[in-house]
Amino acid sequence: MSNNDTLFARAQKSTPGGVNSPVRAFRSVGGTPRFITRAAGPHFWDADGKRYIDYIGSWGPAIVGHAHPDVVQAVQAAATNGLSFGAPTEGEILMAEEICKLVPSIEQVRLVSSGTEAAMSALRLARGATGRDMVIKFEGCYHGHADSMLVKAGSGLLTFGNPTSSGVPADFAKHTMVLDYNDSAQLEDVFGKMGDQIAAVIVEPVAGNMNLLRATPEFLQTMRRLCTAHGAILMFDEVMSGFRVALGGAQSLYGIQPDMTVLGKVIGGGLPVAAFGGRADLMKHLAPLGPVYQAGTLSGNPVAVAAGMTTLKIIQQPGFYERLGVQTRKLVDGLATAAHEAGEAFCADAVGGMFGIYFTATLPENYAQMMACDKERFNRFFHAMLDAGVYLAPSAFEAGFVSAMHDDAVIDETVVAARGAFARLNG
Ligand code: HOZ
Repeated sequence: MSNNDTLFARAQKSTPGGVNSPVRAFRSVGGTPRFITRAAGPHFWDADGKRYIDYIGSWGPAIVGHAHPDVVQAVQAAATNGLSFGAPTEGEILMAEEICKLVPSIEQVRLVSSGTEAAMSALRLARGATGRDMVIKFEGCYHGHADSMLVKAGSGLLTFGNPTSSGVPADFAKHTMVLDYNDSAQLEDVFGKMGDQIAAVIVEPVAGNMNLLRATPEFLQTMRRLCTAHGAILMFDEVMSGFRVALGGAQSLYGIQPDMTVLGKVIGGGLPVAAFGGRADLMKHLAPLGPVYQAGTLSGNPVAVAAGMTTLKIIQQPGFYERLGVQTRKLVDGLATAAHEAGEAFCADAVGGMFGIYFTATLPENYAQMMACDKERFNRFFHAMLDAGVYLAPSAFEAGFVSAMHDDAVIDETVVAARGAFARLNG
């Protein structure tokens, strides 16, 4: 029995499923999760001492590589001065100023501790500011696990959503309508019928929770126009894409200003920081200025803010995103070439430092096409890569992440591993 097996058996006695977040349990791909002991740059090591090239990067935050010396040093220095005060610090001001500078649609921002908390609070604010209850989301987009977001489409276009999780009352889900991603006509239709009831439209402009899926520019432009015309709030969930697909997030790539933005992952540099922000006239509805309540003991935690601020400084170094984009593109092109040489129906896409691989012949454009990808083939590929020391996301429907430390040698090693893995699929 490997150390990973032993730890997994033990973990399952004290923790449901043996993990603290479901996808880590490898249920989708099968097998034993790897228990990680340490990480550095583009690698991490498991409890058996095996080294992996890591393509999840803590699901996004590790954009500068694991245990970057500047980030570690900033964390150590901050910790020396105290771990948490429950009172304001100058570091929080600096971080808010930095976020507002880098994402100009954000005039004011509030720091919280997780993407779920940020999206949940932003939606409450949108409802409070508009006095409306209904929120539109899109199938396949994930906005954390707040009750009103664990919802799937109802049976017809104008029916409200149904809970996707046990424990979510239907009465909560009824305020969420779930539409199809990249379907502008459907959005037009719904706004035409009930635009004056819609508080907000929330969307991942580059989706990362149904694998990587790009919104079409036209879809986002339609959304912007409809929200403006009907007084609804356009909310971009950039927890994944923020500071990941570009320094200014997906909104800078598409040239569209949302009214509010939800952030997380990279802004914490590996520690728990998330944020929501946007137009100052909306943010003024938030307590203590306004009637929309939100609070948190660890919000703006000084150690987490130190990690986040240092990361935000590193990613502003000249050429950072150019290099990250080149390396990520090199990875997906190398994987696609290896797949095609093996006669595999496979394609791949990348935006900045985020990528998707798909076991299908053409790039998926919506949720249904994504779900039609060959999941079983992905699972076998995943395990062949894992055996070869490459850790991909343990699900066919999660995006992958590259860091600034994934240099040519690391990408080449990955592509060599992929050649072997594709050969195994056909063997
Ligand atoms: N929410 C992540 C998947 N999109 C998983 C987070 C984790 O397991 O750490």
